[in-house]
Amino acid sequence: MNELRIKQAYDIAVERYAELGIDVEQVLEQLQKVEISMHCWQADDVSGFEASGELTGGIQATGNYPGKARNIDELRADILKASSLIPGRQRLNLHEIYGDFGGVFVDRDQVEPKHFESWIEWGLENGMRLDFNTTSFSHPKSGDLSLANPDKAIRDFWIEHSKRCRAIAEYMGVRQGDPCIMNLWVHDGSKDITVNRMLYRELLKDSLDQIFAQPYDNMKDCVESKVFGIGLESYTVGSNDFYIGYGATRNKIVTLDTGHFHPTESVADKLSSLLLFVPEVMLHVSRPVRWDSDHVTIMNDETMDLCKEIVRCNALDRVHIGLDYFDASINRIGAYVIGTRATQKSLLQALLEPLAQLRQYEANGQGFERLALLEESKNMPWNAVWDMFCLRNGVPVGDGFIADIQQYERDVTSKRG
Ligand code: RNT
Ligand code: ZN
Repeated sequence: MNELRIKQAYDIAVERYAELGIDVEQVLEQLQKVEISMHCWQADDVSGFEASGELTGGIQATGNYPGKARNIDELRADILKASSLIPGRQRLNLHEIYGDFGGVFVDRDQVEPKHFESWIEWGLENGMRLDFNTTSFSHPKSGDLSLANPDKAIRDFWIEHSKRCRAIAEYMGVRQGDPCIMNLWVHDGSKDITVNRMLYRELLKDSLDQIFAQPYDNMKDCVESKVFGIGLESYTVGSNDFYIGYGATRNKIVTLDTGHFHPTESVADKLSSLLLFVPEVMLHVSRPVRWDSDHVTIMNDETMDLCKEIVRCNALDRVHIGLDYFDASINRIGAYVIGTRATQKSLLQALLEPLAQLRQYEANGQGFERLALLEESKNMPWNAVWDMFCLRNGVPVGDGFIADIQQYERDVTSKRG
């Protein structure tokens, strides 16, 4: 797109927003500071580099689009390619199974910071800070229950794994000079009716208390709930209620995955409640289609409502934004670019909302005026601001990234066996 045209459209947008009392330059500065944590697992359908077993734990990546990353070098190249087409700054969210194991099998209760040394170096070189995740799925000891397993040996195995992951996250945080956000999600649940709901939850609570006993300064713990997993439909040990209670009493960050609630539940609505009782919130922005299907995030009402709530709660510094989807049916680099840009576009619109005026109307009981302005803000020229954001960040404007991804597919991913 023609640069002059982008600038002209931007200037007009700046004027229009100024009429609503919004300083667009200031908004762009705010947006520039927001880091989106890209999930490493879209690049290879949550396979990792540990073994080539099947994906278990009630999650599924469906599709067989060619060109998935097969090793650490390919995965890194793909992430950097995607990142080069996304404005602003990204973090990289790693799962434990993506360690640099050098071709040797390292079991989950043996993992150490050294297995992430090359990732840390890579992150420092490429200006990408790292986040981290324990990995309870796709392992012979995963079964239906890990941290909530009545078998103490199995439970201890996963406790040890989780403790080690926290130590790795701490090490990452120290090395990158910025806290590493470590998420803990376990798949524990039951396919059929259980008559022991309390037992497993007691065990999970006890395991978590052991895992979190050691305090750290350079990593932050998050706990993630969900409704159900495939094959574990009747009961999830780590439900929403469980983790809200846990997070609120233990001062832990609660992770909200937008695919982990009942389909008509508003995840956006949860922020203002949670932020009153837990220190921070981590988001896994996803797109559930009928279930926790992990479709690519798009700029839909759900994503926009979520971003608006972050801004309306004035919580940009207390909400960590990460992505979590894995669509194996389309170009995977494209999936990263679409989802990350969609999240940023949603956030931009949230930052451009004429909140002061809207709140004034609300305080005055002017319901018609509030609704009218909410409607009119939808058609303000936010896209001209987005184009400028892309231009200033030196990334393709509009759909310009499609050609780049097609080129990378021709040159790189299509050649993978
Ligand atoms: C699963 C959770 C979890 C995973 C990743 C791979 O339902 O959303 O966050 O998607 O950890
Ligand atoms: Zn998630």
